This record gives sequence, C-alpha cells and structure tokens, in this order.
Amino acid sequence: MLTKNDLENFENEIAAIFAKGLIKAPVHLRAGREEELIRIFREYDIGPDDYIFAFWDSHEMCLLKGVPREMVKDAIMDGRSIALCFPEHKIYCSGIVGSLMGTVAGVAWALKRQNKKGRAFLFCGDMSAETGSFFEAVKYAVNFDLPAYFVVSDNGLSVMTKTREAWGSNTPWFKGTAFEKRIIYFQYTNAWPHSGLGKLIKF
Ligand SMILES: Cc1ncc(C[n+]2csc(CCOP(=O)(O)OP(=O)(O)O)c2C)c(N)n1
Repeated sequence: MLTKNDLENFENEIAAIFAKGLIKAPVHLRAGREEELIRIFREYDIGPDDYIFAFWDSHEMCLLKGVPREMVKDAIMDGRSIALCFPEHKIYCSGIVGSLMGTVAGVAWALKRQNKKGRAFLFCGDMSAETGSFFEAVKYAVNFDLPAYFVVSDNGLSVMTKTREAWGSNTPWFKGTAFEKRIIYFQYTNAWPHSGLGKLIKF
C-alpha cells in the first residue's frame, strides 16, 4: 500500500512539471486527504475486482487502485489528467460534474445481477454530492441493496464557491438519513488551488 509521502511526492512532481509549462492541459492537484483515502482503500479492502469512478482530481485514486506511477504520470503528461481512464485497472474518470453517478449504480446493478465479485466506488467532492444525479444514484443503490459506495471528499468548496453558502445549509443533505450507510464522508482542506497552481503558466 502506498504511503502519504508517496501520494504527496507524486503531486509535487506533477506540480513541478506543470510549472514548467510541459503539460498543456488542466491539472487538479490535491493535498490534505492522503491519510483519509489510504484509510478508505484499506478499510474497504479495495482490490482488483472493484471498480472506481472519479472526476478531475483522481491522481491519488489511480495510484491507490494500483495503476503504475509512470503510467499515471504519462497520461497526465499527455493531457489526460482531467479524465484519467485505465480500463485494465477498472478505474474511469470524467471532467463533467454530475456524470458517472448513474454509471456507478448501473455497474453495481450488473455486478449484483451477474453474481460477480467486486463493488463500484464513486469518489467525488462535496458540491458533486449535492447534485440530483448523486441523490438518485445513492437512493437506487440503497433501496436495491447494490454493492455501491459513494466517497465524498468535502473541502467546503466548488471551485471557489462555498458549498454551504450555496445551499444554505451547514450539513450535507444526506447527514442523518438512511442513505448515509452507502456514503463514506470526510472533510479536508486542499493545500492546492482547485485547478492548476494559482498562477499563470505560459507555454
Ligand atoms: C457540468 C459541469 N459544470 C461545471 C463544471 C466546472 N467544475 C469543475 S469542478 C467543479 C466544482 C465541483 O466541486 P466539488 O464537487 O466539491 O469538487 P472539488 O472541490 O472536490 O474539486 C466545477 C463547477 C464541470 N466540470 N462540469
């Protein structure tokens, strides 16, 4: 299992490459949630049979799922950081807010119907967790007892908008509901800006 240091070093290396203008596409770096993510991968024993779905900020999830470091780095260098996909490792990501929630429910449904091993995990942010598609997917997964889990990394922000102010509530909608049983939730502060390095990079 990778360590917090491994994940930090990877993001720092990508940041240094991005700063040189060598990646001609957006990158979304994350720092501050390494231990939570490692704990979740360990606690839920996420392995080769499991499917991971994530979004623009998926470097850590790809590494933890077992995609070789150099393969993740090459894909990022190739401009694919925002939607990293490694089908052979069962990890699929998208840069579109609110996408993939239904896919997770569908994959979990297929796994259950076909009596296959494995579960579907979605990793998303707090604003993504307020979307209607997230609610529908969680509702479906809970009601049909599907092997689906929804991991919410709450940094309090949607780009630069405060999620709690946007929705007029200090708690995520699912707190205290029956749907919580399929939601894995933690809070963190991202040490990087939402996207890029917070300064203009000239190519
Ligand atoms: C459909 C769509 N609308 C807007 C965006 C722009 N966008 C990218 S990330 C993001 C914020 C999402 O916030 P959250 O889910 O909390 O993610 P995090 O802060 O953890 O990156 C937005 C609005 C997008 N990618 N897709």
